[in-house]
Formats: sequence, C-alpha cells, structure tokens
Amino acid sequence: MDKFFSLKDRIEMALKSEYAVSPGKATKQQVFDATAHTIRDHLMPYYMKSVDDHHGKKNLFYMCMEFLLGRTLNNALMNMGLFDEYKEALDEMGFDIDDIICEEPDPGLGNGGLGRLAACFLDSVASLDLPVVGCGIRYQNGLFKQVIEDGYQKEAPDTWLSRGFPWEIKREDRKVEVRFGGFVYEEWIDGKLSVMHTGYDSVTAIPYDVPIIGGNNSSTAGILKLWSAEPYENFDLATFNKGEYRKSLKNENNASILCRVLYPADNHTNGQELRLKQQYFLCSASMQYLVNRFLSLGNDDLYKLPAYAAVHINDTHPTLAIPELMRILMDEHDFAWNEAWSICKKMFSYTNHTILGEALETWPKKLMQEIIPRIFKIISEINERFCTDVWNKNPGDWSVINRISIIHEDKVRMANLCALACHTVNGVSQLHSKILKDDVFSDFNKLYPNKFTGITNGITHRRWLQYANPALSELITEAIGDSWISDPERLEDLKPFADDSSFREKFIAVKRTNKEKLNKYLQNKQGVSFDIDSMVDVQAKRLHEYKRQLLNALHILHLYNRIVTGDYKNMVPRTFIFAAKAAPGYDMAKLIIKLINEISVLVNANPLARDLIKVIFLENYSVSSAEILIPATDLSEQLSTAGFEASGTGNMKFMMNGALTIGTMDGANIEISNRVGTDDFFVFGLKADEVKERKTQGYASYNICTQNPILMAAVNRLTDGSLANGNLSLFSEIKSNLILGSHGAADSYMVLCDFNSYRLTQLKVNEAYADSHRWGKSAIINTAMSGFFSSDRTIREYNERIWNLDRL
Ligand code: 26Q
Repeated sequence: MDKFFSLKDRIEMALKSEYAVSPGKATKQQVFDATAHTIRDHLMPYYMKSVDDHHGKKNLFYMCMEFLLGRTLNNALMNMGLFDEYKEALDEMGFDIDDIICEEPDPGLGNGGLGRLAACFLDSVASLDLPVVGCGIRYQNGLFKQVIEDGYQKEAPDTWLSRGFPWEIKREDRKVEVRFGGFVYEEWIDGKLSVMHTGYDSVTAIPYDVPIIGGNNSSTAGILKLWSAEPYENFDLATFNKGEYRKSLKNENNASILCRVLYPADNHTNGQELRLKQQYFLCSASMQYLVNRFLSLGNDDLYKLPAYAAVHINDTHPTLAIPELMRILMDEHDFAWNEAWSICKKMFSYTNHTILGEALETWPKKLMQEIIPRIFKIISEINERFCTDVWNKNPGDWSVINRISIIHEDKVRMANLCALACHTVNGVSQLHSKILKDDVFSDFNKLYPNKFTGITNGITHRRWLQYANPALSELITEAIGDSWISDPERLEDLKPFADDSSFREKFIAVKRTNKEKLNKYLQNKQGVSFDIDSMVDVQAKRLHEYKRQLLNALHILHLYNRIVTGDYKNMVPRTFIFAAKAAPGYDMAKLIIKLINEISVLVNANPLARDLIKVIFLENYSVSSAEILIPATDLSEQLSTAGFEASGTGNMKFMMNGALTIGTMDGANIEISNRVGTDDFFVFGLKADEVKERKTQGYASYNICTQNPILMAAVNRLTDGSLANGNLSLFSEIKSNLILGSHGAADSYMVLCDFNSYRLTQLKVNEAYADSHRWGKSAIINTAMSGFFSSDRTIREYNERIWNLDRL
C-alpha cells in the first residue's frame, strides 16, 4: 500500500496521531481503532471505483429499516486478502489479531432475520459485482443489549457509536431536506394546478456511506447508505436571535430524536408516531437522492428513470418510497398523475417477510394525515383510482373492495399498497410464497397472477462458514479444493466423504475444537461451562411464541422427570443452549426467558440430572456470538408452528456448519429437509395445512394434555413449586395459556398438540447421537447440501427474475 512505511509503522503512526500513545502503552481498543484507520486506506479505492462504476448502469436501491451488519474487521481483511499481513504486523507489535477483532463494537442495527438477511444480501451483491445501494438509518442506538438479572431479561442501551464508526464516510455533499407536518392545499397558478405545502417542520438528512467489501476477488464495494438526521440549518440561529429559544431548540430535538433508536419489536407493529417518521425519513431522503443523482449525472429525461434505477422494498416498512417518488415527480418535476404512476410501477418490487397478522403493517389515517399530509393525499388518490378500477371489473362486489383497498375504515394498509404498486411481490421460501398467493394476497393474485414469485432466502457462506469456522473451511478445502468458495454448490463434492471414516473423524474433531472455543467464551462471559462430549443442542433466535421455545422447555422438564424417576438408561448427555432476545414490551416472551433460566437452576441443582442435561441461557445474542455458537452446534432446533415462520435463516447457518436439524415442515426447513433427505433431518409435528385444519375444527388442548400423563407431568412442573424457589404462581399464566387459553383460544401455537411427536423424534435424535459414525455422516451431508442456501444463489435469482442489473 505504502512504499515507504511498513504496515506496523502505519498502525503505530495512527496510534500516535489519534491517541498520542506508543504501542507499548496502547490499549487493545486503541489498537483496534488504529488498525481500522489503516484499513480505511485500503477500502477507499474499492469505494471510489464503485461510486464511479455505478454511473451509466442501472442501480438497485435496496430499502430496509434494518441492516444487521455484525463486525467488519475480520470480514473485510479476509475478503481483501489482507488477513495474514495484518496478523503478522499485529504480532510484531505484541498483539493477537483475534483479540483485536473482538474489540470492535458489533453494530446491531437490526432485530433479527430481516435485518441480517439485508446484511447477507449486501455481502453477496458486492461479491457478484452488482450495482446496489442499500439505504437504511444510522440509528444512534441499535438493538438493546440484553442483561439477565435473576433470570429476567433487562434491557440496556446499545452504544455502538460512542467511539465512532471507522468504516463510514460522511457525505455532507449529498444532504437533503425532509419535511414533516404542515398543511397542503391546491392552487391554480398561471392556469396550472399546483400543490402547496406550508407550515411544515424540516430536518436535514445526511448520508453516511459504508463500503461493503465482497469476496470473490471483487474489485468493487457494495454501498450502504445510512441516513442520519440533523437539525435543519444546524441550529436555527435566526430564530434563536429573535428570542424564540424554545422553537429553535425544538427543531434541534426533533432532529436528534428521529434516528435515536431502532424499534426493538420484530414481527409486531404498534403504530408509533416516531416509527412512522423514521420510515418516511428513510424513504424521502433515499428517493430524493435517487432523483438528484440521476439529474446530476447529466440526465434530464425523468421518463428514463426506470432504466437507471430499481427500488426494492424490504417488507412494508419502506413502502412510503412509492408515494414519495410520486410526490417528487409530480410536485417538483411537473409530471401528470398517469405519467408518474407508470414510471413508479416499473421501478418498485417488494419482498414480504411475515404472515403473522400482528406484523402486517397498518397506520391510522389520522396519524398519517398529520405527519405526512401530502403523502397521505397521494395514497388516498392511489386508493380511489384502484378501487374504481376494481369496482368496474367486479361491479357490485363490495367484499373484494373491502379486502384489497389500501385505505380501509380508519387504517392505511401498507401491504396492499405494495401489492398494487410493485411489479413483483416475492416470498422468502416455497411454502411462504404459496401462502402469500393462496391466502394473504389471494385477491391480488387473481387480479395480477404474474406478479407473484418466490425466492428462497440465503446466507453468506463467506461470513457464516469460511470465516466463522476456519477449521472446517480448511478441512473442506483439503478434501475437495477451494472452488466451493466462489461456487458454494460445489460443497456437494463432500458427499462421498461422508462414508470415509478418516474424514469423518476429522470432521468430528473440528466440531470438538469449536465446542472448546464456545466453552471458553461462555466461561469468560458468563462463568458457565459445559461438558465438551455432550451433544450441543441449540435454539437461537428471537423469542416469540410462534417459534416455540416453550416446546423445547417443556421437553427438558420431561427429561428431568425421566431422570428423577430413574428412567435414563441410554440417555445421551446434552447441553441445551438457548439464546434469545424478547421485545421489551412482550411480557409473555420475557416470562418464557425467566422460565428457561429457572429450568436451568432446577436441572443444575440436581446431582443426577446435571450429569445428563445442562441448560444454559446465552445472554445478549448477537451476530458476533452467533459466529461462535453456530460452528459448535450439534443439533439445531427449528420448532415454529408450521405455517408461521416465513423462512428462517438461522436454520441455514446451522446446517452449513454441520449441525443436524430437528424441525417442523415450515419455511425453509422444508427445503433443507428435501435436500438432505429424511435420514439426516428430524421432522416432527403437524404440517401447515393440518395446523389450519385443526384450528378451524376448534382444537381442545386441554384434552390432549389430560390424556397424556407424560405431557401432563411436564406441564405440572410449571406450577407445582419445583421452579423459582417454590413459587407456585409465577408461571401459572404460561400454563393457563396452554390449557385454558386467553380470549377463548388455548395454546394458539399448538405446543401441546405437537409435544408427543417432538418427544418421540427427540428419542430418535438421542439414538442417532449415540452412534458417532452415523451422526458424523449426517453432519457431513448437511454441510455438503448447504450450498444452495448461499445468498449468492438468492441474489442471482433476484437479479434474473426481478432487478435485471448488469454487472459492474
Ligand atoms: C414494524 C413496524 C413497527 C415496528 C417494527 C416493525 C417490524 C420490525 C421488524 C416488523 C417486523 C420485523 C422483522 C421481521 C423479520 O425479521 N422477519 C423474518 O424475516 C426473515 C428473513 O426473510 C425470515 O427468515 C423469518 O422467517 C421472518 O420471521
């Protein structure tokens, strides 16, 4: 990089100029900062080349409220091929690169699946040289930090930005104004109808670009544009001087609060004003940027916009990009309605990520009218035209209008706006795509059958296999060469090695090394450890009733019952690890966390039980802890009630790292099990159509429980004083939800209904693990068949079917 100075010199110079310390006195944190500083020099050429190369090509704007990036240092060094050089320089300075890597704050700008998917997609578009700009929000606080106190989840703020973020580039030159509130009226000026907007509050949106370095020796970077809000005209001095202190301070506060924090709810929406403002802020800033950039490149014909840009809406959260682009075209560039609409219809596509009723986004009309009056008017007009059109096609049919209208009663239905305006609606697994067509959007599917498609999610095999599990990567490359790195479906070449006993032993040895690493990590962080020879059984994902951590917990109570009654012959020792954050306002989810921790206390206190089962709750699950947990896992628990998990992506990460899955026929589990076959995947439970059927029949969970003494005994543990120091009532709500139900519906997620099938399948898991050859063989087959789930494949499909971008 630099002819005159060695890498070590450059890191030391950065230490001096930033912190005025010599290497001998520097903290690891300072060394991280200085190291990152020198890597920036390497990143810039990639970034500059991308910005240049994007010109003249069709670009994709990938709009998402969340990008759950995880740490950058290791990933960037590996992708640029600079790891060894840096390792050596740091070694010479007396630092271990692995320690320095752990000094980086883990940016948690996402809740879970949807946000991590966006980050995997950026890695893949960068590796495939596609011109993509991710547009998101630079939240000052990402997802809360979870602390477990006395078994309860407590939330602490995540302060990832407090020492600055070394990978970003502030682009003052690209700032735009975003307007909220005020009044909108129409006026004829010089024979032309103009829309006037007055009395609004403004904030300034400033983008910070984060270059995303891909693999495959790519010479370009993906660009993540994170918008931050600042007061309009950086502290309103004129107002201040006029003596209106309060008003000028209000502007300052309005701006600083906008990007303060990520909403910590996944798969749930509760109509908060600030969230609506965040969504509009992202959409308005990004769409203004899109148009400004088009014009600044010397283009003047906005009819050509669809040839220059495509916009992907990641779940409904950035839906407002559609009416915002309409606004810009009509109010700022004089387009007539029909022209603006036909431009927009060519540009937008949408992926749905959830079918849970409570997550389908709606906003109160009144709130929208107040916060974004012009946008509300545009949505109303879209709705009126659409309803008229549908009415003309189905005269007299009110029921269809009631279902598909965008505005219904006092609510604006964001998914309906997307389904109408976007040229493509995508689902994230085969089953989910079918449910979208047959169920959620069945009316739209009748009107526009060609709109619907399904592209199964994926994960980046670079972060999740190559870098998170270097020992396994090495072993794979030793066996089949390294072509799998650029073409992950070549992992299939590993299949014959499943029958090779010496390879199997090496594969098992790698898993053991990873378990040791996990054990050390848990010891350091939480002061707990486990038996390396036990089966590591993991359920790691957000805590939600539909994901059924409770089914896992009840099964552990059942195993405990077996042990204390002496029925433990042939039971293989297991370590059950749970990792899960609950939304702070989701009381039932938080109570389930407490339950898991109390089960851990119960089991670990019993000398007989603790030799056979151990329960660990891994605190503050994050991308960086997943990178240690997943490679060490033997069994992956994917227990969602069939029909509820759109895809799941954790399931793919575990599989790729050689874990076997116990799971329902839900989301991408179905595709995983189709690939590995029934011998190497443990299926249990009702299928999606059976769940639906049982629910319509009126399912009596109480009878299921009382007719099954094994299940009854496990459920009774909840309230018989075994848990929480003899507390009889703490978990009674969990029990009553299961068997009596709240609001009439007991056990909405069919935990009791699937218990027996789960228990019997767990017996098969036990038997399989006892035979280490058989287990090793299955583990290898799981890794071998995981190439399909690389997000490189997902992105290729998006590009072929939806975006049609040319490579840079
Ligand atoms: C909406 C409005 C207001 C506040 C919050 C939200 C909100 C935020 C996040 C709603 C939903 C989410 C996140 C959803 C999510 O992560 N879905 C998951 O997406 C994955 C990627 O496609 C799938 O694999 C998972 O199955 C799905 O649950």
